[in-house]
Amino acid sequence: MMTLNLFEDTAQCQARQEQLSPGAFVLRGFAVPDETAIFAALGPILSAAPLRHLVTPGGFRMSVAMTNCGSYGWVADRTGYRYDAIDPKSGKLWPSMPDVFLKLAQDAAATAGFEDFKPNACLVNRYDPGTRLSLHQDKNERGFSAPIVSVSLGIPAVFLWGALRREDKPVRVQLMHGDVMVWGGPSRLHYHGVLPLKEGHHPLTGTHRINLTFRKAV
Ligand code: MD3
Ligand code: FE
Repeated sequence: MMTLNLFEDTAQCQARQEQLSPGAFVLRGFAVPDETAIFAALGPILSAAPLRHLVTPGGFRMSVAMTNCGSYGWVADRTGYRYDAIDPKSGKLWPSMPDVFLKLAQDAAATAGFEDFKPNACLVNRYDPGTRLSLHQDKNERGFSAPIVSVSLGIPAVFLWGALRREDKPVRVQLMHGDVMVWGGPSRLHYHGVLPLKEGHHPLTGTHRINLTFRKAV
């Protein structure tokens, strides 16, 4: 009986891990066991470093509301995009990265085959209905050998998974509460984005989607 249960667990677990392309993995529901601890840790971060709509160097207000925790935070202003140890809004260091965030990111990376992931930046993105993120590459990090780990929370979104060229038609991937993705190796510089968020409700986030992305910024 025990053997049978173990076999079923393994089979189910494998069905919940998908590879989008070499180095890009979706771990379905991977963050669900930590959801309570994640939201408990998020509250103080949002109090110390409130979500805000950044203005791009081109002068466009981003529809995603953002903040950061960890040693570095991703910021945009009229001078460009960069990682900065200081929150420009408060003039203080970003809130530190909670243990539950760090452990989750490291666990997910290791599950996808990236051992020793040491993220020092966590970007927090909040999507309201209608919020989108146009196709882009993440290339403000100092190197691309470390993977990026992303955690989706709250109402579902359609993620666009592109290629190395912006012109190549992206694949659509539905991301649900608790889904974790890992991007490394050959997929690290692929274009990606998020379609405008549909209305919805989730008990932990209300009408929002929250996305955490863990990076080795520097
Ligand atoms: C693929 N965020 O913050 S997470 C971003 O859902 C960003 O908020 C989206 O793209 C979001 O930069 C997508 C998935 C993701 C994050 C980083 C990646 C996919 C990635 C880096 C390289 C390739
Ligand atoms: Fe991105």
